[in-house]
Amino acid sequence: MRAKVSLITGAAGEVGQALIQRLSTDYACEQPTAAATPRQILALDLNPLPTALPANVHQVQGSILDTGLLDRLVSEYEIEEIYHLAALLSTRAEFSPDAAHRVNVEGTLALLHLAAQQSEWRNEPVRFIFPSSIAVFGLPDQKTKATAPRVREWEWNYPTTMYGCNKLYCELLGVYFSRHYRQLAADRPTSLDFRAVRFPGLVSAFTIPSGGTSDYGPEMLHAAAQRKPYACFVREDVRIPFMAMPDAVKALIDLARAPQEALSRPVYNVTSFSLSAAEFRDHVLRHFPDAQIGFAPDLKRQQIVETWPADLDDSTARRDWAWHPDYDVDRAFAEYLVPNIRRRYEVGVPVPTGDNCA
Ligand code: AKB
Repeated sequence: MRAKVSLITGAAGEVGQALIQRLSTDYACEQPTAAATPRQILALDLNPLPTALPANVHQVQGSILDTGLLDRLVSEYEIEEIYHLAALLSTRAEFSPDAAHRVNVEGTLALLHLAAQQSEWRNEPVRFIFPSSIAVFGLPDQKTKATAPRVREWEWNYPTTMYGCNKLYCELLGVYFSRHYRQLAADRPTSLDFRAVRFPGLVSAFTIPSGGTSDYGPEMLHAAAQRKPYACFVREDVRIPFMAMPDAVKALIDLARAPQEALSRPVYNVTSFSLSAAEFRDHVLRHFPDAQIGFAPDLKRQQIVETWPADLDDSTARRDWAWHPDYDVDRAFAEYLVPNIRRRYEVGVPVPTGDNCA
């Protein structure tokens, strides 16, 4: 008998590490007796996971593009749900567009095929949870950005980056696989259960992102905690939405657990708070008054964030599956980010870097 597992791709990245932690803790709390079997997690990543793993996590080092590896995984495990987090982020994808397309699109396609095949074997749809991004939006100019601050899911779907194009297309692929793929031939109502959230810039106290364009927020904060000077790569007035990592993980899990009949759409905006880069700096300065934060905008990265919305309208997620962030900006800084970051640097535990997933 194959063991039943939740597959997490990009497991060593920022969101992956936080998700594994939360899923393991949740299951430990939900199943407190020694006899109970905790949910088994299959953690797939190119890189090894940096921390000691709970007993229910099985680490597999390898690529989502390795079809031989994916075949081996389905022969050994019954995959019940997939959190597909692996991706190359927006700035990195601009430098390596072909690699980004391979990982972000071909990798997602391979996993959608795997999920469809597993659904067929199980005779029950595999849940496929996909983190999309504000990068799917592309506002044409600053005047439009200023006058269309809270963007709905279907507005301004004109991405200007390879990463944004990849994410938008993969949302559509997910919908295609869940609603149309082989339906005529197989006479089934659905082949898999695809659900996506569009994340704003994510900020973690425990990991530093790499390769993203919203990275200036977390970079500012981690630099301040280490007493290092920081030059922000976008202009002070640039405004985008952000979210603390625990809320990002909560959004993924809450969406995964929402009853299918409650969902009115496959792709949802989720957000917490919007800040200009100057306001982000001011929050950092409130907690680290000696921080040296300057601005040295990089034209390409500046142009990318200019096309992203200043804020998102996430009212549909709030209505359909009771989404709400636990951390507004003040609570995020005062209760999650600053105390944890201080503790980590003060006790000298190195903060691992990890690719963001959104
Ligand atoms: C990135 O900057 O690429 C990501 C994102 C906003 O999707 N953090």
